[in-house]
Amino acid sequence: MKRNSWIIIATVLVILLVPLIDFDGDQLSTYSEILTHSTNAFNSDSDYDQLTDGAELLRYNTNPKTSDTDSDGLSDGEEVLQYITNPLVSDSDSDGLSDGEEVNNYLTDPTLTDTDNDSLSDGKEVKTYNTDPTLTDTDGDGLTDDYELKPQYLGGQGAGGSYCSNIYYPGSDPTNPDTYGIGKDSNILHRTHSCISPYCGDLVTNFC
Ligand SMILES: [Ca+2]
Ligand SMILES: [Ca+2]
Ligand SMILES: [Ca+2]
Ligand SMILES: [Ca+2]
Repeated sequence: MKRNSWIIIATVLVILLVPLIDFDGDQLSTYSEILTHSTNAFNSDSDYDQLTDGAELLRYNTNPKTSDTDSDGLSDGEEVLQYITNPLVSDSDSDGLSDGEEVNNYLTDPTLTDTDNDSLSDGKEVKTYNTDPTLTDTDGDGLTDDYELKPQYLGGQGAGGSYCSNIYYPGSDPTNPDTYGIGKDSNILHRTHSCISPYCGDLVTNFC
C-alpha cells in the first residue's frame, strides 16, 4: 500500500475515533458532549456546580448546564455533597420552605420537617405563626409553641379559689410571653393564677 493510502486511513481513523475519547474525564465522550448533550467537551463540570457532567447525566438526573436544577437557591453540588437534599425537588422535606430558604434564611434543617421538634412544621412556624422554627418555646414563657396554640382542658377547679368550675386554656400567643397579663403564660399551669376569664370559658363572672 502506498504511503498516501496509509495517511488517508490514519486520518479517517483519527476523525472517527477522537470524538469517542473522553478528554475531560467526565464519563462522557466528546462526541456525546457536543452532539447529544451540548456540554463542554473540555470541561468536566460545564455548569461549575461541583458535579461532573457525567455524574449529573448518569447518576443524579440533574441538568449539567444549569447549576441549580430545581431553582431552590442551592446548587446541585451543594444539595448532593453538602446538605444531602434532593437536587430535583425544591422542598426536599415538604415542610413549605424551599431547601434554599431553610439553609440560607431560616437556618433550619432542609431534611427535617420540624427542625425544633415542637410538633409545628418549619413552614407553619415561619409562614403561619411567625414563631422561630429553631426554638420550641419562641417567647421563652415556659410553654412550647405547640402548647400555646392549642386550646385544652386543664381540669377541675383548683385550691386557689376561683369562679370556674372547670378551667380551660384557650391558647395564647406563642410570640408574647404574657398574653393575658398574668406575669407569664406558663402561670396558667398554677391554679391560683388561672381563674382569668379567658381560661374559664363562660362560667366565670369575675377575675380571681
Ligand atoms: Ca456540573
Ligand atoms: Ca437546587
Ligand atoms: Ca423544606
Ligand atoms: Ca417546629
